[in-house]
Amino acid sequence: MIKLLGVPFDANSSFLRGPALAPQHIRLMDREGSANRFSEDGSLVAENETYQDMGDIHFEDTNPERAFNAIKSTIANLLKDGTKVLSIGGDHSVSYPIISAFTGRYEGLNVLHLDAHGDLYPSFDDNPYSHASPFARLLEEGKINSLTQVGLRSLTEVQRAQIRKYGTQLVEMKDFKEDFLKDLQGPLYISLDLDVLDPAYAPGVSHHEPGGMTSRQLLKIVQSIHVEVGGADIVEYNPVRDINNMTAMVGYKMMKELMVKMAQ
Ligand SMILES: [Mn+2]
Repeated sequence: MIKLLGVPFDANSSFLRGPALAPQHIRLMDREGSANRFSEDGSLVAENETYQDMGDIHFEDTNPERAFNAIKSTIANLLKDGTKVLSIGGDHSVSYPIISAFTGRYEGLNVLHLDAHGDLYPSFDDNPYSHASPFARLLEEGKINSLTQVGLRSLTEVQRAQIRKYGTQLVEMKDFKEDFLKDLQGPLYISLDLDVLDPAYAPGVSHHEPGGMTSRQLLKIVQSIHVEVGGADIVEYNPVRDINNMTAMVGYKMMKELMVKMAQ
């Protein structure tokens, strides 16, 4: 059974707080009765059938080093019995300790990063733990086999230099094609920043970056993946910016679709 984990941590956000509130809002979509519990391929995705809800990580304070240690050790513990973990909530900084734990479980882990942003800054606002830097940290560690970044539309020269330096795969939104799907390798980890979607489809994010993908394009990507998916996260959902839980519902739907893919 897949494990669901809430990661209510947003102290590394550079602009707005709010993603710490995400887990409870996404879980609410499962209970409020507006949507059913099926994925688009007809699979039931239900608590204690498909997944076990492990609750939220409890953070003593907002110290990033202590928080990252707590995240990494929690994920590593959950992965010990061979099950898969899907995390919801948090700013994107949490993906660094999460994926770092996954590299201890999966040899040659490949990462698919869906985002409007590169999150590749060596440091941002003098914060190396920033939500603008998780993939810089991962590439420096050299423990992932490949990084494929899709949907980006805000790259700066500093970030382009990082892409050249590490030789990552890049599918900018302005050039978007689905060809990258055939080159994905397993085992795959999927890090989904909901701001990869156009703000029209997901207003509940801290950074509104126009020109993004549609919900349908994102669903098609996830549904088309043909390699083993070992884990995933859904980050950067900011309930404070949401309208009528529209983005919470996107997060919930993506949670179901990702779980179905992880269960295959
Ligand atoms: Mn982003």
